[in-house]
Amino acid sequence: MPHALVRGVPESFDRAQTREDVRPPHVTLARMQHEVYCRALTEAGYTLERVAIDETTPDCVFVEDTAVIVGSRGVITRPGSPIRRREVGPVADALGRHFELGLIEEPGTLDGGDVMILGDTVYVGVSERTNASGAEQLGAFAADHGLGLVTVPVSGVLHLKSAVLPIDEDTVVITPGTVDESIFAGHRVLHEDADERHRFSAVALESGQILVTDNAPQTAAAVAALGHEVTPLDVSEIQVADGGLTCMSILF
Ligand code: CIR
Repeated sequence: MPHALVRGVPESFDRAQTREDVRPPHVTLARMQHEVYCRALTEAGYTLERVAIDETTPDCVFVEDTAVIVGSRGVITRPGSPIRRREVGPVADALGRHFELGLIEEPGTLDGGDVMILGDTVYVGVSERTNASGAEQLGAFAADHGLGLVTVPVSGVLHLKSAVLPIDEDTVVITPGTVDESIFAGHRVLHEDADERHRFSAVALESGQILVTDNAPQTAAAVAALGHEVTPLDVSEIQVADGGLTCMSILF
């Protein structure tokens, strides 16, 4: 049975970090949206593992950034935002029950939102949060598992997965102008609809179902046209805090 590691929305979520000067997210609504997301994972067959909320880390719901599963190893990250580094301990404890752990060490920084595995390649964004050392350290773990590493400079967005979203083994959705698209020339590339810029997010589940953000219907329709079953979810308050659908879980 597939597992989904999740962490709830703290009361302090209205102090989550944001790239732009936007309104704070609404905590109660964010909690409801997070529960709908968790229910969708359960209904798709995932066993949920809930890590306890830490009120001192307003961004702890974004559990994806704290660890990356590479083959049989759980790689615990060193988040690029110093105040998020306290989030990793409880996630490491939970993943340590399933995986041999590895660590990204200083001077490396790495956020899981910058990591995308497609086939036998690990793509890692070099971004506001992930540096070259972090990418290189992840590359060594990838090589241990026979996976290659491709670094992707990311601009104008927080993470690689704010720019490029994996849909299936062949397909990615790219937000134009955020990455060098030639890096993904071997894949089918869909573009985020211009009217939905920075709104589309998606997470592909083991069941074949793809959860998508409900405020990017044209882009979602292009994904559905490939034959995928898409399920729209409202995650407005998660998006206010620069999150999307991949960031709220670690799937394994
Ligand atoms: C942050 O700035 O770190 C959070 N407010 C958002 C993190 C989103 N993470 C992700 O999409 N993987």
